[in-house]
Amino acid sequence: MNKKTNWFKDAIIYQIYPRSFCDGNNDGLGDIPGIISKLDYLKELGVNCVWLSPVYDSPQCDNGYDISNYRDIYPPFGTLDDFKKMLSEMHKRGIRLIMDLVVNHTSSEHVWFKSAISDKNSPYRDYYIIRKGKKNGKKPPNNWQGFFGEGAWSRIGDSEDWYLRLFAKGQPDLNWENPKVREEVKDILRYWLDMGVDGFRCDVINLISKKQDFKSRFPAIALTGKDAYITGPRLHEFLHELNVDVLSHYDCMTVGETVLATKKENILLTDPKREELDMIFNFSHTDSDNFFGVKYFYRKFKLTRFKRRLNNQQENLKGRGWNSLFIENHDQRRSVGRFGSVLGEYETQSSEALAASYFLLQGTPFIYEGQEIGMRNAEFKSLDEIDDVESHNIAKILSKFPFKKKFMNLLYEVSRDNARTPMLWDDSEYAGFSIVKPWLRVNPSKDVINVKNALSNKDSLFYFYKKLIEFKKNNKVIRDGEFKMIAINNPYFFAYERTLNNEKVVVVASFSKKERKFAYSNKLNSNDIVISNYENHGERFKPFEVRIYHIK
Ligand code: ISL
Repeated sequence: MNKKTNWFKDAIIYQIYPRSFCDGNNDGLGDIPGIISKLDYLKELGVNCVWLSPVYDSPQCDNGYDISNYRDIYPPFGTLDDFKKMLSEMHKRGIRLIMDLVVNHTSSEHVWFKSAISDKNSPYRDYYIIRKGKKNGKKPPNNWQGFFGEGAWSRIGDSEDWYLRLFAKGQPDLNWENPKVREEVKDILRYWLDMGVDGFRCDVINLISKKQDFKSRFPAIALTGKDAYITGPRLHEFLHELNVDVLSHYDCMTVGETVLATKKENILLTDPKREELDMIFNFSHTDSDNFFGVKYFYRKFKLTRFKRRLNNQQENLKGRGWNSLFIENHDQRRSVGRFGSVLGEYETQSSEALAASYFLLQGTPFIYEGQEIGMRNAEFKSLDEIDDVESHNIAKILSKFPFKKKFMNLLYEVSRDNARTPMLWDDSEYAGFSIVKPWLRVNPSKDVINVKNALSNKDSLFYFYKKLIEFKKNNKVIRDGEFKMIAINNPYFFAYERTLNNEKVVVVASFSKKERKFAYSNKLNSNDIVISNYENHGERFKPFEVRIYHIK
């Protein structure tokens, strides 16, 4: 019998990046005891689920997205006992836990991979995608490109053979064609689910099936070969198999990170009847300020494009699948000063306008650590301040280009490490994250932007998020109501309705520094406003004013 209920539809999920959240043992790196010490803070915010980025044992070439042991914890983060304690402390507080499941690839330090490359007859050889290179093994088997700016193959020593790795060299892709690999993955799922974990965020899950031709693609442009490895031919079959054999036996949920998936694929992946995933992350709106989904191809932000993309996501899954709602994660730069919000004057109000714009759409909202206090980008000034493997790979490529300086400045602005600086708990030297120098620099804004200040100011962004969370929890119209975008071509306002029978919620957020009228709101009664970031509501909206009307 299928044991899955739909609790994910009521979830409000907070993402923790363990390295950067709280350092419990003062070694400069966040850890599980640190997380435990902050659970009351999450309870105060009101979230009821945590997505934990990887804490498994790992050599950390990509901060844990390279797993060397799926059944243990990276020692600097703590022990399995610490993990179990964290899980039970979360459950005591009504907070569920979803783990990051990274099974498109393992670490090159995983015993499977070590055996696979050291012995051609190893039973683990076929766990990976290993092919003979061209030109007597001196050149890669084809011209595919990976996600971190490099070719997708690495040579095994000085042999003729190469292994596929769509990310860093230390992240060999698993061969999902091999049924033994799929059984291993199922066992890993069961291991954590039996321990009481509530579900998984499935890393780059739409890359697990690859077209088996392994031929070069022409013309060779960004992400060459992507037609072979993005939403490959057996993806749906593999996901269905995991669901039927494991997931459906537990009351758990899944959210898939699906990179560059099409509208049609997104429907197939989330259609409950097909039993694949509960939801997916669609990046079309976070990519609205770049070309081709590549953040280095920067494009000026336009509110109307952002609205259209979110509207497309909502319309696409209407009555068919479930959306995930987010504006930040550990791979994205911070949303402050992005997506129409501004730094400096009106910083808080504009972050509130952005928060209201995404949080009450149809779907399950996510908050990334620090987003709720308006943490800003890191303002990196040199590559030495950056740790991320992706940024370093790109920097290597950029060093060969003219205009290097201009490109490097862009790299500092979009580097994933902008989201990974230590959480700002207070204004002490290391921001209450640690008492020793952290692994990544502390954001210089810590004197003003920190949790302590946020909690002591009733008008802070934190309390605005808290209100949105409370409102969503208490009103089924936000979960079940029909979505409709209002005035989609208006360049200054983000507005939408959610309707359930005779009940209606209308969200109107101004994205203008000037006072402006919004014709639609003339029809509404200001007595129905339940959440706002200003006290008095005139005919004109004040800069970045939000009004949420609840009409019953
Ligand atoms: O961050 C990106 C580009 O800057 C994305 O292309 C990202 O690599 C992609 O969304 C996949 O991300 C996930 O898998 C990666 C890991 O590095 C990311 O942190 C993770 O979110 C490989 O496991």
